[in-house]
Amino acid sequence: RDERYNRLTKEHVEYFKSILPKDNVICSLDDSEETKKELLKYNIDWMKKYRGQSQLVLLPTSTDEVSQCLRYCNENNLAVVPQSGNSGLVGGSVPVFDEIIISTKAMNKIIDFDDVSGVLTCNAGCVLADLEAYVEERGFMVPLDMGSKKYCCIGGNVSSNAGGLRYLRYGSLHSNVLGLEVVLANGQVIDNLSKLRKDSTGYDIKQLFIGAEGTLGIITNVAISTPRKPKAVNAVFLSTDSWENVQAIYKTAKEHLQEIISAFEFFDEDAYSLVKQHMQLQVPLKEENKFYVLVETHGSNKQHDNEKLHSFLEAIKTSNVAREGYVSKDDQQTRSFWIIRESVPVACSKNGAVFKYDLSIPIAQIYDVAIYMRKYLKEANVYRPGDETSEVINVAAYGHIGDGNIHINISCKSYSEEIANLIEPEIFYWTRDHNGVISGEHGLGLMKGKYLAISKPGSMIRIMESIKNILDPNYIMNPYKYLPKKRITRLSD
Ligand code: FAD
Ligand code: 2HG
Ligand code: ZN
Repeated sequence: RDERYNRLTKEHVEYFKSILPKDNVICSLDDSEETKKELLKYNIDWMKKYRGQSQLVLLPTSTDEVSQCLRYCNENNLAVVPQSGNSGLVGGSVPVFDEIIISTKAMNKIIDFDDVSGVLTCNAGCVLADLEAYVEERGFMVPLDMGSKKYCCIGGNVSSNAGGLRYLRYGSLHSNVLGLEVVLANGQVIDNLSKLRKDSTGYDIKQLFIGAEGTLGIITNVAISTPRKPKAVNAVFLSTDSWENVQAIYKTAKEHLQEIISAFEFFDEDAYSLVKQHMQLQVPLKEENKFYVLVETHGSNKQHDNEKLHSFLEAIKTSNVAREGYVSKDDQQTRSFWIIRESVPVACSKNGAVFKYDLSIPIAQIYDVAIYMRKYLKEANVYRPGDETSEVINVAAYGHIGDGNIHINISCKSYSEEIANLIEPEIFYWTRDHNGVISGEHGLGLMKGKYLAISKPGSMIRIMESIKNILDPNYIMNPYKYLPKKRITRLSD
């Protein structure tokens, strides 16, 4: 713990109680077992890998309350962790020590929806699935979709620069977020809640907060562009026996489905074996295979899309690159295909512990990382498939192939430093040596901050540090993460 930060006192808590509604200050200084239990939900992450010991959670209900909380923390040297749905996978959303948690979950109102431009403006604490339901009723869709949608919030999505399942079609939050309102560490409110698609007037300051993981300020409101809900949706579930075939299917999909392709996802046999073992799902397959691919299209004309789909399937048949293939008959079946893919990260967590990697690598080499890690862990004698005493149980690979983003999930019975130190930084160096970066969409958090220099040159890190110094000179925002003092330096620097 960095002793420059003050420890929480009763006087601090009294101040927060004076500015926030009574139920929105959860504090365990009074030693009540019930509040300790309640606080645990905020102190521990989704993977149960990271656990802090915060004694205080604040749930402000307005931008002004966030501003008052931060101003006080800044003046009193109290470290802060912003939190939304707490579904982050890099240990960024929970405290490392006793930082105060400021959750935006009580700020969950939709402010405005413009059905001409499709711009949705809402509080940062709105749950992604709720936003999806809201715009869907009006004929639109949120451009971001992911397995955690029922609990993650838009402020957390923006702060982690989340990618998700339809990035291939709808693009990144750097392009879909049009405006943000942010409260800086000193309580100053930055009103950049623009609803304009184009703006060439000066530096685009809001971009700094997209992917800043709560290190520069707290996002309080978001304006996001939402596309029209597709009138025609098709999904195809394929299996195949080689990585070369997965790539061939991808090329064929891009060629034949071009403007209507909305997702191209894959998972391998190791990932599928965990889904089979832990999830009770109906899978439309006669035989098992090495790779599974989910292709989806979004369009506005069913007949046109069906014709394109037909030519895609014909090309797949002719080139004989798939072993089995199923086309969804209706929305319900499309959803059932997606559930299989979305349940992979959940299945990977069921053995007790899972080390998750989220790598962005050129598509041609992307699967080599899975092959390499299996070999590496076998040679280290910690991965012994078939042996019940093996420390590593499974090395699953899956992800967003269309975006060049792979997830490697290494399942173990329990978390151990030994396994962590064996995998890291090895997997990150392998990624760098194959022209990739150590995070495609989950971010740095506590897990990868110290490895940032593997993916970014010193010159860029120094600019990041300068920005941090300007916006949060007392370093109260999400300390120990993202840009920590101790870093593994890049070999070439
Ligand atoms: P949190 O976990 O609460 O916070 C994430 C980070 O943002 C933290 O550093 C936190 O301090 C900061 N933060 C939170 N709110 C604010 C705010 N208002 N202002 C400033 N900083 C803030 N991620 C993907 O990219 N793609 C996926 O497909 C995907 N699928 C997932 C599936 C599952 C089953 C799970 C468990 C996670 C998945 N994730 C995925 C990871 C995670 O859901 C995303 O990172 C999500 O965007 C986090 O949102 P959250 O509201 O839970 O944020
Ligand atoms: C996904 O693509 C998510 O399903 C989660 O990004 C990945 O848990 C993971 O490693
Ligand atoms: Zn993902």
